[in-house]
Amino acid sequence: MKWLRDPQLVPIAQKVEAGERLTFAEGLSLYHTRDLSALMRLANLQKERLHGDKVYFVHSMRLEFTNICYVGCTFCAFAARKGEERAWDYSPDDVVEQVRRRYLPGITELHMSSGHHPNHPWEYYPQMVHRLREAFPELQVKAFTAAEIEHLSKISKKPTLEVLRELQAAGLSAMPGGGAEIFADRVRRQVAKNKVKAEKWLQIHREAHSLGMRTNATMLYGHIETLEERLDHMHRLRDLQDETGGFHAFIPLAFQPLGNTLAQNLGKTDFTTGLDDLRNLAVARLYLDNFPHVKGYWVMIGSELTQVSLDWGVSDIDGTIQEEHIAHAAGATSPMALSQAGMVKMIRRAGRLPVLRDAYYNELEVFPPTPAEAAD
Ligand code: V47
Repeated sequence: MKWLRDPQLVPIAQKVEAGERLTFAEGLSLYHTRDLSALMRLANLQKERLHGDKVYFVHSMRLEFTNICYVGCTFCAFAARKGEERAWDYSPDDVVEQVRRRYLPGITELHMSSGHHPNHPWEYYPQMVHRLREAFPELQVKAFTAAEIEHLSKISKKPTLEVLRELQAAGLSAMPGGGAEIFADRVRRQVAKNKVKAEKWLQIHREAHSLGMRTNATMLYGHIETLEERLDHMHRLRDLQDETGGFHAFIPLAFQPLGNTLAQNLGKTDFTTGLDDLRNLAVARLYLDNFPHVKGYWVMIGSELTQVSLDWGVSDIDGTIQEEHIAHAAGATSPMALSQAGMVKMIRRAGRLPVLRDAYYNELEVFPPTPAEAAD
């Protein structure tokens, strides 16, 4: 292993090559190493062992049915109060109409996560899912973060398991991974004091998995958390995945620092650096050995870095999206949408094999290199 410059990485590299699990201390060594090319190489080894050259993406649509929210997370620039000019709030019929307006042939996934609206009755939510499935039977609805599910449990006075069961019966296909932020109490108290607690977030995903529903997990990084707290977050996810196997993907969300109180109060108006984004993805790929995918989220780290991330452990780059508001409200400079052809090109130009998937990760189409590219 002549390519290793950091002696601390030698036993870790041996474990990765042997497919053995890393300890917490080893995870931290990966975060702290300055031998970034070795980190990249190890993460890529793990990614290629799982997926070869394949990189997955989905033809998708994003919809936030309301931005009205009473929770007050300090990192959020998306939420509005009722009555504010920039607030919106769709009825189930409006949601169907919005989807119809933005629909493009071939879209398979509708990803919806929104504010915690103070007044909508419980029935609004299953009705919305039901109407959507009625109008677009082919569309897989991936919606409601664990934080939203807890909110629905409160307004309906039903246990979270029952809320999930009824949404699934209405047609919910999968759950997105939002609302996880950072599990560590010290951070959570400062960034998401009124939101679902870490244990409850994990419990809701455990329950969704028990119903056969697959979910994702996110981690919001690049604000006030330490590297130990990032790894602790991943550790808790790894434990749950050992128990249920129900997670599809882990998605690090790079803090977007504009227009939110966390940035204003701490003067933390810098975006995360490209190197931090890459090492974070690589550590995740190596530490979360039981997660099928680590996602590079182009909306928050940009398309160019997402392309680079395909050498750093990333096997999924989310989707075409159509319109995104949460990251863009907080300063994201990426486009609002990508075309399917654009995503294929992005993956191919990085020397990888694009695979169109659906929300369940069924492979729909593989895009081998064109003859011109193959001859290049
Ligand atoms: O829950 C809010 C985060 C999440 C900011 O499951 C912010 O496939 C950074 O969950 N800077 C919503 N992050 C997005 C989300 C997601 C994204 C992509 C794929 C998937 C998936 C899920 O965005 C929120 C919150 O954690 N967020 N504000 C901000 N200023």
